[in-house]
Amino acid sequence: MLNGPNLNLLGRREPGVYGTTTLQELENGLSAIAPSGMMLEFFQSNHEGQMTDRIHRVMDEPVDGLVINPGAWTHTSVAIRDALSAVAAPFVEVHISNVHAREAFRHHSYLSDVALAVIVGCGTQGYAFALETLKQHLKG
Ligand code: CA2
Repeated sequence: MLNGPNLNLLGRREPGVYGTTTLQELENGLSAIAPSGMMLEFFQSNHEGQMTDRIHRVMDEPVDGLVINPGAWTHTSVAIRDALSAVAAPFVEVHISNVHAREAFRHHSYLSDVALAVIVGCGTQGYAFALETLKQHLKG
């Protein structure tokens, strides 16, 4: 599970938009409810190059799929899109807030058309929905 810039602030700022759950609590909660047989690893970065490198490492790892909240890179980053396309592991794009009910610059995603699924506006529960979606897809 990958989280982009500023998501380390979850639960500590803007609770009206992003909720009160911290990133650590979110990660602990997901580990607890991960479908049986699914092993989770977590990575958050505020640095686009570090995130790009982390995605590239997936090519050399036994990773079946990714859940990513790319944060603001959703709306700006061809680099993150290209990295995700290159590794070819299915990924679910998650947004805690309903980006379509926010500023126009948040309405476009560089990732959605290459994502397996997109989950928007379900709060931090969206990450759990994303795991379930990946599980169903991988069982396929
Ligand atoms: O709704 C989402 O999950 C977003 O991906 C969050 C990004 C935003 O740029 C996207 O448009 C939508 C921002 C992440 C900032 O996270 C914070 C968390 C707590 C407090 C402040 C920022």
